Amino acid sequence: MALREINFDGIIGPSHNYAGLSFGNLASTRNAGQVSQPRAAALQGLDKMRANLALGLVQGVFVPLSRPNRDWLASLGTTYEECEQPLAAAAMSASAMWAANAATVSPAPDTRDGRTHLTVANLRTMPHRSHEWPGTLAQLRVAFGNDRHFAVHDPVPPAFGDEGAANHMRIASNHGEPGLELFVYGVTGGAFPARQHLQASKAIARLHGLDPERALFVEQSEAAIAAGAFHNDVVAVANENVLFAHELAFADRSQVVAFCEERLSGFELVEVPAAEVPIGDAIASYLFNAQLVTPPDGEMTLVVPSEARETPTVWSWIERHIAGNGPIRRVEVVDVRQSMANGGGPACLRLRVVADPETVDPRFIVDDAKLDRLSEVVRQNWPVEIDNADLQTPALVSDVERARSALLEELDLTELS
Ligand code: SUG
Repeated sequence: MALREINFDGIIGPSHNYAGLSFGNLASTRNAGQVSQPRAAALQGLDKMRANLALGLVQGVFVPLSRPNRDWLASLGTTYEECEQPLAAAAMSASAMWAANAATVSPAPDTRDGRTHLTVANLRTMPHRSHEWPGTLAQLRVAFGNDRHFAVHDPVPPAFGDEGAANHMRIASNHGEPGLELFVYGVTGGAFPARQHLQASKAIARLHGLDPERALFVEQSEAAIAAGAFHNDVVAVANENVLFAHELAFADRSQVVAFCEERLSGFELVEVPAAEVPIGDAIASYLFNAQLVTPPDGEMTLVVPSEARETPTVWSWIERHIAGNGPIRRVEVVDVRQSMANGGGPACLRLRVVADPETVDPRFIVDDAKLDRLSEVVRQNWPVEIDNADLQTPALVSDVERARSALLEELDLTELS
């Protein structure tokens, strides 16, 4: 069985808009009320997937969820036509595009029963994200329905906030070997909420059947959350034996280094000092919200958003590092500006699953030809612009609903309607 890293990107939904719903996510707050461009946003996302394919990576997709979420509004005793703000914006949010928050994934080599385990995230901290999980779970159960290879779990109870893979990192000498799993949780974020609870992370590690000796629970630094790192993947990312992190990412960095060094020979920390890249620049540019990947040519590659090239401290660090002897040998720049304006970079847009691609429902795996067909569906159906003041107009609602249906038809996934 050939285990590969598969990146499942959330296709950016037709209701993508800027409603300023995520307190503690600086980009979301800054861009509240801007006019969004859902069509351009989705095409940017599809181009990022093409760039992954060009590197030789296996690429998957998740489909946007049904928006407005009429079931959620019904459970609140209202309808989209009647409800007030902030319910309307929350019900219409395209936030499921950030697939790194869909679930936490433990690959088969790490788990007791030798299956890949996925726990859908409850996302309970932000109201607009708290109603994603039923739609996401339905989709995970189809994509990873082969129960000889996968176990898909319900969310942990909402008493404990869980935001999925954005707060989880796996370090392994290569994808197919047993790895170390690092779960990053927040205790306090100064003025901003800590969105990942320690008890949620511990529950997931137990449910996934991880070896307690190979799982570590790491506190995110208060300074990082307070500076706008609402998820760990805004200040750290791991791939194979490499952990790439900002100096201020963790409350106790030495605990992380000691744990990994003791258990994994060849572990490498690539740490960016605050003196070279201030944490504010790291967060504004999303240097760490990069995809850190190993393509088949073996050259470890950092896929950064264009904002990283436009931030002088960050680009100068990248150029010096790539020219040196570090493990990251190549950098690719992608344009995901529409998502970035809501605080979602290249890493937020994808969920990594280490698995044999043959065991995944093939409707969720894409090649260039399928991406071309999806781009055509987007060009024909996605709204060009959304002004927040128009979120409840009947014409927009029917455009959004029709656009999603056209996509499900194209992917032969109408069972997710
Ligand atoms: O949860 N933004 C998302 C961004 C998620 C990024 N994901 C990772 N870091 N993995 C969030 O804060 C903005 C929605 C709005 O304001 O309309 C939003 O939900």
